[in-house]
Amino acid sequence: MRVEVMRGILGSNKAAADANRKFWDDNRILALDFMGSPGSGKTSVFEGTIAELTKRGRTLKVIEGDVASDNDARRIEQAGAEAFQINTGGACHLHAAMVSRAMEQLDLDGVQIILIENVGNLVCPTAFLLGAHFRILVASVPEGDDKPEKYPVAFREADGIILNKIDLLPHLPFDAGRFWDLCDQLNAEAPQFAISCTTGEGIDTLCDFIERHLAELAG
Ligand SMILES: Nc1nc2c(ncn2[C@@H]2O[C@H](COP(=O)(O)OP(=O)(O)O)[C@@H](O)[C@H]2O)c(=O)[nH]1
Ligand SMILES: [Mg+2]
Repeated sequence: MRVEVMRGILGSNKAAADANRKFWDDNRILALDFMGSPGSGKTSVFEGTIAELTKRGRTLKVIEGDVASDNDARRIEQAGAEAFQINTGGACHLHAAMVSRAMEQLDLDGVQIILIENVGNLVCPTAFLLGAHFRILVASVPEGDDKPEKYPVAFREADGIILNKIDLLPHLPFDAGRFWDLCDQLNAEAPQFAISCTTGEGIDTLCDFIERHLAELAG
């Protein structure tokens, strides 16, 4: 009985995710879904990415997912992009239908890129696709270098892996070689980005990746 209910929920989410993807494809909008622990730096990565991509003449908007508060949407607006805040009211991940409703609220005229911040969690978002072209996992140095071992599904299913807060590497016992080796073992295909939102290091490489895929989508 429980299995059947879960299958039904995941099936209806998949249908909504497919509709989201079709909408984005039809409108040549590149969508990226960022997941990671609370505090790994997802909003900070968005702030840096917005600054860099806006400088490059790109137009982007943001969908923010959180259990409560509009703190992140306000940070994004301050960074210069329109943001729509979704509060899940307790749910530990976004559903594809929540994202469809958010998109109906955003003026998407001329928008090239949608960044989605999923609820901070390394487990729940993995089962609920949103239809985005890429799911990017944001890990960070203070979380420890063993996270790929402890949350293998999140790392295996990511289309890109960010290690954020590399400015803290000299101060913490984090073995970056071990971290990337574990990522390679779980998911050798996912591009890897070493970033510091504090210094800005690595943000340009992430933006190059986004622009390259935007160009592919535009055909
Ligand atoms: N040292 C350092 N701190 C960072 C970096 N990126 C984010 N932070 C800090 O980490 C905290 C959580 O960042 P936030 O972007 O809110 O994380 P989120 O919960 O994943 O969206 C904040 O205090 C940020 O200032 C970084 O690259 N280096
Ligand atoms: Mg955030």
